[in-house]
Amino acid sequence: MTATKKKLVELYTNTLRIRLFEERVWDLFSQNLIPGTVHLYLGQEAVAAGVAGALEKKDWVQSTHRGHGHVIAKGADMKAAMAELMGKRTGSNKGKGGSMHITQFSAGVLGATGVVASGLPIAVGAALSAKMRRSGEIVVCFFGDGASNNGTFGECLNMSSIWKLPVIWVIENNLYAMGTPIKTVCPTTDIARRADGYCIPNVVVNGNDAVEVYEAAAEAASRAREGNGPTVIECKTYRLKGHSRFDPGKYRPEDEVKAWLERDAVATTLQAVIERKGITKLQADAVRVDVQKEVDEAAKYALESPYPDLGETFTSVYTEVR
Ligand SMILES: Cc1ncc(C[n+]2csc(CCOP(=O)(O)OP(=O)(O)O)c2C)c(N)n1
Ligand SMILES: [Mg+2]
Repeated sequence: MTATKKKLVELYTNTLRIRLFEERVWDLFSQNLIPGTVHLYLGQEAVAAGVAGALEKKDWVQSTHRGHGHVIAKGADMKAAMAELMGKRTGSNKGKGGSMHITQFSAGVLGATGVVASGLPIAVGAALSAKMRRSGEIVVCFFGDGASNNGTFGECLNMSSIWKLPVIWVIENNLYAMGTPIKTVCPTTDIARRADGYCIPNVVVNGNDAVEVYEAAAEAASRAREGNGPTVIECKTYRLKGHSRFDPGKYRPEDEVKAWLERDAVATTLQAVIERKGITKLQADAVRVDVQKEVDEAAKYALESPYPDLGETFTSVYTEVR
């Protein structure tokens, strides 16, 4: 599916929005303004931007422990996302979710989770629900190369295939699960090939090019919406930093890091958008100014927001059963 000019601008803008958001999170974390830890999406921005570009507002996204980018790409409010990371009352989860449980249900985010591969069964349930309700909604489940070695991967791909569920399985293959290189734990370089065993159409794309990701996601979205079941999209990408904010990532060979820096997601996506005449260099500069302003305002809003009161400790933690 070819991207329109408007879509091309959106793909670049969202890739950059995630990049500048995450760079600010890095800074704020360094100043001790964000508690716990954060698993930054730096380097993988084009995956979320490309996939979300193929979705509608009513569709759903299931995220991971590396979820900031997924939430922002799906259209969540950036101010509420930033406030959530700081544990503020104005956060999307009233400051009680933080980085690893950042969610904006109203934007179509089912949730983020610190339990690796636990999002896959949730996506199966959501897709089954969408199908039974004939809602026309589709579900995207993001997960990493490491998660693809968990048992839920096989179980969930199998169920989604036999039930022809409207789900897109997006593998973000950033080559590492914490410090474990994928090549030491997986016998194939293309994880997507495993989908053949479940009779699921699958494709491998450059995860650092939001346009390429979008084209694959748009095809998968049509397949799901037409009742033809799931697709597996493997996005080859690389995280720019260590696993979490506490990991300097020293286990990665210098030449490998250098090679991936040359394929940087923001630069690659911009190049792809310029080549398709979606944007000029000058327009791209203007986009950067706007995005920088949006991130500045989100950080200001979050910094100035209050923390929850002690009396709110147990509110909004469980939902009420009627
Ligand atoms: C069930 C489970 N096992 C182990 C962990 C510890 N852990 C946290 S992130 C992670 C690596 C996940 O790798 P991958 O799925 O490739 O995602 P990435 O961090 O590369 O985005 C591990 C093993 C966990 N959180 N949950
Ligand atoms: Mg990984």
